[in-house]
Amino acid sequence: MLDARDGTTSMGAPAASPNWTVEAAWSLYRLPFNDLLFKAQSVHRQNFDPNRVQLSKLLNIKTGGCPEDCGYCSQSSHHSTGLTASKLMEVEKVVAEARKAKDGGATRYCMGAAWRNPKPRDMDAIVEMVGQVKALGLETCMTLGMLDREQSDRLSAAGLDYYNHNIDTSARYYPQVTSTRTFSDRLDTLENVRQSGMKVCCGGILGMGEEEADRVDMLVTLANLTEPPESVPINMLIPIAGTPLAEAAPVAPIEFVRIVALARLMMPTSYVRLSAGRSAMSDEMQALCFFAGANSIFVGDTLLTTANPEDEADRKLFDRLGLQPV
Ligand code: SAM
Ligand code: DTB
Ligand code: SF4
Repeated sequence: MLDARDGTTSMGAPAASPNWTVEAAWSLYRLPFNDLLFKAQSVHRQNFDPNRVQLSKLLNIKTGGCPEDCGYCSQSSHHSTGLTASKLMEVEKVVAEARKAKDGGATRYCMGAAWRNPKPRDMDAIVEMVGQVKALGLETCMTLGMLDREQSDRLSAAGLDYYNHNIDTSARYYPQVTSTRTFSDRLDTLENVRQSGMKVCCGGILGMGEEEADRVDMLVTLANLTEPPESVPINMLIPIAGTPLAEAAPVAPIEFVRIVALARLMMPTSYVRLSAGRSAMSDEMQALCFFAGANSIFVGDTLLTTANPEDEADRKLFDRLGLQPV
């Protein structure tokens, strides 16, 4: 039986494709912390092995010089962050890096470019990268900015498994963060990716000065997409000197864990990725996130332009928590 209050069944399991209301999401978010985590862990166990975590590796295939003005980003040409812009990396170099990532235990390889959108002249090299990385036996993911339908069709035909395109925050707060595109531009690309048959990786950033309500609203938008994203990255802002958000107040760890738990409850079969910001988290905070239902991380000592925990630190953390890679 559906419990209208929180969008779950009387057995505690989420209803199939619930149409989430903000009120239902809030009533879960505001539960006593222990109740929220118990619920999230219970739903997690119904859908996943609770002791396995998927490992993804990121590579910045085109650094900096981006025309967009995202307030959090080191790679925007609107901010003076001291980053040196580069051209698109050569295919051979990308494939060599992917091979190393595979040897290191990653199962998904995510290639990112600091673009508003790919230019027609870039598409051949991008398609080649997808084919060669996939041939190594890795799942492929790209994040290249906005895509039109022709581009998403082409990437899908090349064998791209996932496309990452974050909504980052609520529709209400989005204009405070980026002014060079709109929230609905983001949704349009997500729709193109879906229509082309690729899996969607879409989440956001906490700690950009948004309110708790914006974080909950962001999850409501994600969970109510025609199909929820298969992968939901939850990033904690890495403050970058020279960006408008350099001095943003850090997110309270308990609030961060609550959002991870809510993502797990609202999108029970999606991978929830504990993404950027792990270097600034204690082992205990990461452990709480895994308990709340996070089951994917980025491995390797760099994300796109910032530091991530060293492999050795992650190995020790996994050992202490009894976690295994997927
Ligand atoms: N240009 C493409 C785009 O914006 O979709 C792809 C790259 S962009 C860097 C990918 C995502 O990284 C952003 O949507 C944001 O969620 C995340 N990100 C970027 N800078 C970050 C930061 N300083 N802290 C946390 N997450 C960040
Ligand atoms: C996502 O949600 N987080 C990743 C990935 N998708 C592309 C990016 C994190 C970037 C962190 C800041 C940096 O290294 O520049
Ligand atoms: Fe460009 Fe993406 Fe950074 Fe925005 S987040 S400035 S689109 S690289």
